[in-house]
Amino acid sequence: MTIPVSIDAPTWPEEFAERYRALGYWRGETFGSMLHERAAAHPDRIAIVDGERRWTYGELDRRADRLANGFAARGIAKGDRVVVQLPNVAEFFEVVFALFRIGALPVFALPAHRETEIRYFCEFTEAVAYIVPDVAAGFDHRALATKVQAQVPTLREVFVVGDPGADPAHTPLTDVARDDFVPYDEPEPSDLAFLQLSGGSTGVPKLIPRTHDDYMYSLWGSNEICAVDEESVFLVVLPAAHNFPLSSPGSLGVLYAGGRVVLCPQPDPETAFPIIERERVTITGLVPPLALVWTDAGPTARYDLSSLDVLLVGGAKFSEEAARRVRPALNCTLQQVFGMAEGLVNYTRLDDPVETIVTTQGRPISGHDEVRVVDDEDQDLDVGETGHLLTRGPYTIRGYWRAPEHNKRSFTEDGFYRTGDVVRMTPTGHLVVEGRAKDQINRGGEKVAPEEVENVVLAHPAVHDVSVVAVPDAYLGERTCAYVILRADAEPLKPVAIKKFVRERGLAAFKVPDRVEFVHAFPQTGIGKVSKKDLRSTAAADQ
Ligand code: AMP
Ligand code: DBH
Repeated sequence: MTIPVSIDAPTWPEEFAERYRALGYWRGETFGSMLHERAAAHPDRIAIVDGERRWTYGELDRRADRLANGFAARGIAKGDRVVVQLPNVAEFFEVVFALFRIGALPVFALPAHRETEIRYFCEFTEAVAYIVPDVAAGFDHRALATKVQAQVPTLREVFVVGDPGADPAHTPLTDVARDDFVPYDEPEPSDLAFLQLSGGSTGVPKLIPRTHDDYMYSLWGSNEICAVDEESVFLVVLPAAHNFPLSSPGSLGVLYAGGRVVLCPQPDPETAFPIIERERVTITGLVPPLALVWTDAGPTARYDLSSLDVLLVGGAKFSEEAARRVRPALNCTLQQVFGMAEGLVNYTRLDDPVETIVTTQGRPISGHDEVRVVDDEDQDLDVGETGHLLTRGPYTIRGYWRAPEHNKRSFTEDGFYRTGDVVRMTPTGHLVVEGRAKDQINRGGEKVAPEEVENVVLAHPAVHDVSVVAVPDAYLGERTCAYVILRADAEPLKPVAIKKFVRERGLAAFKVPDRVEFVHAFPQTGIGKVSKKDLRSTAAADQ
């Protein structure tokens, strides 16, 4: 029996689903069947490169099958949630395709997430399993898994890529795979494929339910726009599980096209450039701060980067000045991408005039992406006017997973997603990101929800109140600043004490406030709310 998506989140009304199928956008494929087909068509072509390891499509397909059997044998079934927290390693793909095949839903945690986030993902999704590396970037994920498993009763299994360590409850991933077929209930194209994370603007990250049908459309739609085909070699520089390197056009887009995915363990030029030379990488994606580092390093690089055709830059606003530097420094075409894990993805086109490429964040993938730019009363604005971006379309969700109250605020009654972005549309239909209305900080593409950090700081015994705001930053675009009011009876604290507290509470490092300022009161708005606008101006002026 197919579990309707709508149990956990609103989905597309039938008339829209029919339209997207009739238009040929939703092709009725699943990730499991897609990989089978590619492996049958070209078994010996290389799919994944991770250091010295090279997996063909045939091998990736066999590995995913064997792991699917193993997961099924352990009782993991269609609809079950599995938190996947892996760095850029080949096993990431083996794991996610195995889960796709049995219809279990990967929940895409980032390697930077720590106890607070992971526990929340496991608890909220009632995850049955958590898949981790042994040690990544100096952090022992097994110890975190032991802690989380003790707190979350649904979490039956922890699978470790690499050395499973001392906890007898942890199973090495290599012990899971098995050759004998274990029957399982396969997903339908309209079923959920996974839960992606939203950068969020509330106290807890929201989960984004994506279906096989809708996500796959965003992949092949992206491939057409980014000229991805079987000759493409895509370098995964950003964390593999993030929506941008996963799907715009990303590793999954490139696998869809029959191309080659190369994993980069670190994003710095010293690591990435030799890999580009060795593997003849043709396309990759970066957030703006990294793009700045790469363009600085490009002209004097000792490596041959001539294979690189396209550099995608997105996740945060790329300044025009920096955008102009890309071609001279790296001798490739810049493609700006303004996307969101909720759906809508905009690209500048490869043949757009240079002025469009450097001054806009692109236009939507699909002719059926509906884009509205509205004022505060949801009234449509004219082309060229700046306002709130609302969107609806064949790969944009109609609601977050198990969040009915939040959905009432984040979606209009007729199903448009309120992106929280403030944009302007040019006469050619390209969007320019002018700002943001949501309470979110974009730290060089890493999104921080101030409320989530505030909730953690508030737990400090000496803290009376806190407000976290963005401070402009030349490199990251924005950094975070926490304004803290201490309790009247509290001893004075140093900023580092607050930072340490946040880190020890188990939040991802990128959410630890970059700056902490102690104040006696917050500026207030006319009706007595904390004026984040005034705090932001103070923070910017005090730099
Ligand atoms: P998320 O919803 O966490 O996937 O984050 C998506 C958000 O990142 C968008 O709504 C924008 O605020 C921001 N973003 C992504 N790409 C760009 C870009 N090229 N320029 C400006 N902001 C961007
Ligand atoms: O920031 C993002 O979430 C993002 C950026 C570029 C994204 O999800 C995408 C492309 O698909």
